[in-house]
Amino acid sequence: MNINYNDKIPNNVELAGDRVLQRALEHWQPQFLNWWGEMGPEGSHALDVYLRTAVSVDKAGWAQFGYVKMPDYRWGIFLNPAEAERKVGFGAHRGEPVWQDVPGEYRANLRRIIVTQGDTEPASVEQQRHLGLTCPSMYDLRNLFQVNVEEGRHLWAMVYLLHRFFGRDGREEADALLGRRSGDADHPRILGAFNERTPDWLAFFMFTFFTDRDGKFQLSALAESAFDPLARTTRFMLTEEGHHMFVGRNGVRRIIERTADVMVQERTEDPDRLRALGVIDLPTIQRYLNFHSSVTVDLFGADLSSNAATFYTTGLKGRFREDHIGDDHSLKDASYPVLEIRDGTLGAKEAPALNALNERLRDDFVRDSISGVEAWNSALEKRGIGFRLRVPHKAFNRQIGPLAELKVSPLGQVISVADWQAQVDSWLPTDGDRQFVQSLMGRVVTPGQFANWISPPASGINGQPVECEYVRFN
Ligand code: BYC
Ligand code: FE
Ligand code: FE
Repeated sequence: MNINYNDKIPNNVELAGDRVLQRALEHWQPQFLNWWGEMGPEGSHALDVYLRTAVSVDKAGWAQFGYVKMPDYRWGIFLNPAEAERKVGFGAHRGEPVWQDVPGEYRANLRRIIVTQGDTEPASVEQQRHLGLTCPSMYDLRNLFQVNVEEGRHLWAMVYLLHRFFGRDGREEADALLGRRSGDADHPRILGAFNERTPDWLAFFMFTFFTDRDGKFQLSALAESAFDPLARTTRFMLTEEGHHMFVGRNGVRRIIERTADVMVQERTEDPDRLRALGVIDLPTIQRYLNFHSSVTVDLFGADLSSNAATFYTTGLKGRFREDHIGDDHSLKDASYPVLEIRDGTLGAKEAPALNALNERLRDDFVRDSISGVEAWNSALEKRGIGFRLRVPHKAFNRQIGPLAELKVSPLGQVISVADWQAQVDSWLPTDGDRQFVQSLMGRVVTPGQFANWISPPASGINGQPVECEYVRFN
């Protein structure tokens, strides 16, 4: 099989000049396309989709827009430009030059981080593969597909590192990334949230709001890595991640706006009445929010983690905006508050900061989520509606870490199992909620038309009108 690398795989890593890497990718690329054919968006392969494709890392013009069939999408490999004289910013190697290759002693840990990151990318495509069949508009269908192809490119970014720097085990890991399946009983994806279902568009928008935001924070921590190729590739991934979170933020906002408009028109807050009018009541939106927030908060790992301490001290993974933090960047003597239960309530206790790095990144994430949800609330406020959405307490509905042993309400009260069971249906989506939301999901693919439960966006993609035919069915 012959590939013209500069055409087929746009890249700035001189792929054409690296025979070993080419051979590895020649083996992997057809497997990737098979995986896309089998697990990529259902029924999408013949459609012409108005997509952006990353073609360089030039800030002013890194992407091209145009119609492509997704199996022909040019999944490229781009690293942000190298910074001359870049130095390690934290841990035991602080001040030393960054590494262009993998130090033998850190190989296993780096591989594990890269594999964990890489695993999430195809997982999300698998989770979202049926959504195209029930899209609320062509505009939204195109945004779903854009997110999907870019998650595919993020997989390429990690596979490049595995093939280029990890030899045979890297190739085996790259193959295994295409072997696991989201939600599969025998070969699940690595992290919990990536084995959940994304069955409807409210779930999709919440996923891109919360879970792609985990992407933002994890990628930002990896963007500090002393392993320079990892830092440079994750920095470029972050430019795409912005759009994924935009899809979630605006998608949920448009649902809220539509519901709020109907509430005002019909002068009702009654969820049953609103459901009968074909829009999603705010308490149901809150329950979806609670679910996606809590499964995403789990993605940060245990509150105290010796892995996290090792990753930091050895220079593999830093903190969010490491260079904006005014401390010693070694954290040997520092402490950080984590939650513990005392006299039946949650309180803070100081823990060694190095071990609490997962918790710190989780707190950064929660703060960012809260400010995003405030923007949704202002859409309610503007319409004179008193209801407010809230991000649940970080201890709510946990499955990972010591908090998993407790039952905690969305407001952070520790409660009994009986109280939890009595109230959980008002906190997390019930089967009935999911069935109702599912019942609204019919496919709308007439350009410029939108399902009844969601408002149109304020503007289209890349200067195109909202009613553009973003997906051509031919
Ligand atoms: N589910 O010591 P701990 C994205 C495991 S999202 C299942 O706290 P550590 C994207 C853990 O592996 C960004 N298992 O772990 C978004 C460990 O297992 P072992 C993804 C979990 O290593 C949307 C054990 O529990 N990137 O890009 O400190 C669409 C003890 O835990 C979970 C990354 O995550 C879980 N939630 O922290 C598309 C960055 N949490 O060793 C894409 C890379 C923990 O006992 N990954 N465990 O077998 C990491 O940095 C770390 O692996 C984690 C875990 C922060 C995830
Ligand atoms: Fe991604
Ligand atoms: Fe993403």
